[in-house]
Amino acid sequence: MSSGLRVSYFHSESVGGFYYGRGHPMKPPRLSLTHALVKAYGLDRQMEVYSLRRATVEEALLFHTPEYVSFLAELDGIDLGSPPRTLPPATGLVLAPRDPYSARLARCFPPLGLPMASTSRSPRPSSLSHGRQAGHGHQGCLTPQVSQQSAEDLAAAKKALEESMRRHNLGHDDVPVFDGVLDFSLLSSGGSIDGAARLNAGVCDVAINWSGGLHHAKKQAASGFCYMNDIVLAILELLKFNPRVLYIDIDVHHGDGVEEAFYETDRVMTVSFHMYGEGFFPGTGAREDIGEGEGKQHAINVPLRAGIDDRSYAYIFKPVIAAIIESYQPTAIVLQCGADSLGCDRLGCFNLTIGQHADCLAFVKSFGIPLLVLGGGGYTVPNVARLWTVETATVLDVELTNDVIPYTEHFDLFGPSFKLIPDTHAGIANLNTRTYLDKMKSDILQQLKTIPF
Ligand code: VJV
Ligand code: CA
Ligand code: ZN
Repeated sequence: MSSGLRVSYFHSESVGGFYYGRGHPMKPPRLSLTHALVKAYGLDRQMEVYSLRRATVEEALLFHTPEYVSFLAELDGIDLGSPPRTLPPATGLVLAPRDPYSARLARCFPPLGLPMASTSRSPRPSSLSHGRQAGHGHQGCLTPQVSQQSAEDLAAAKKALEESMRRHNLGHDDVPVFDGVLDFSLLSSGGSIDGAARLNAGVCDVAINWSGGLHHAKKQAASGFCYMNDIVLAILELLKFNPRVLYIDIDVHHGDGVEEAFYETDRVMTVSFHMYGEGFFPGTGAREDIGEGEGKQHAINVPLRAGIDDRSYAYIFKPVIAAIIESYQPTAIVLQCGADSLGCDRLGCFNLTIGQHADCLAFVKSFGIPLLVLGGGGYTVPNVARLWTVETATVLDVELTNDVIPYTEHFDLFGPSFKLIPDTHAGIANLNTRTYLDKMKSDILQQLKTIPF
């Protein structure tokens, strides 16, 4: 039987259809796998399941700059110049071409001298109006003079596009411009904002959005597979009704985008546990980074070394979180549950089991404070689905036995064990000594003592 907690859960099948490009470690289909497993265990019947709503552009602009959002829209072929306030409904599978950036560039800037079949309006009415079907519409028989002029125009436009891509950190390996990138980001953000709104309204105790947790996105730039910071937008929503919000991040990477957004306020305390050192992305999150101005002492960083196991993680996580909740007295908590802190993750270097990861969630939940639970990283796809299913059950207080998982259309991907909780023990040494963890714990408890509450 479940706990009687009221749980709101956000998912739409369309998020699983986005594609970052060939070989990219971020694989949105993990969200479809997760939902299929959640349903196969019957967990969907014990909570309220909502479709993801796209955040509106206005909502996105509460954190991101208009220039950045417009540029994302431009790349996605969406005209914000004559805007529907919300975008049309999600369309299911959205597949990117193999190399979307060059494909797009090729459409915008066809090789000189080769006329391009164009459906575009020409000339471009505004910087926002070109997109998938855009192009400068080479006309077949131009005089040499006009040709020269249009070559110069094209070169200038190409330079401007490249400059914008650089400014917004877009288009390289980590953050490719894939088809539907804005759509994907708005869906992820809409789920997190709506989860926050339901908590604000007091109509649920816990809200879950596994499509959220994209903690690296900055005000005007993409970073580390993240384009729009759904977490910041959700926290801004929570701040409408909550005097103090606690953000906890157990993704293996530092939650830099969220920390940066609230670095100078005492209304949000950010806490990130992450791998730090050896050039590990993003390279921020040193113990010494504690916030500034009004926010001084309200950023807490727990930089860890590779190979941390269950015992060491619980040893630092539980007392630190208990002390933070005791002293900060948050009225809402957001927990980013990145699955890349599990052992055997394709990108991570920690050694947590599914059981310990879920215990962190259970521990946070045990304080009985309104809780928004979000996804994040996670690059060994079947383990992401396993973890987030177990965590959905944890929220519902449903115990799942470690048997072969129920059949879903994705069953084959869960081999060779086909168990719910396989061995995720990675053969890497735990470089977090007891002395290191003790020093960190006492530093953090010291930091908490300096905060005037
Ligand atoms: O370490 C980095 C930056 C580089 C430049 C880009 N190359 C590909 C990798 C090194 C310095 N980026 C990290 C970003 C991690 C983002 C994590 C996001 C989250 O989990 O915290 C939240 C959702 C990184 N690590 C590994 C890769 N990038 C990586 C990117 C690829 C790739 C292989 C590895 C992109 C494309 C392809 N392969 C084909
Ligand atoms: Ca983290
Ligand atoms: Zn991560």
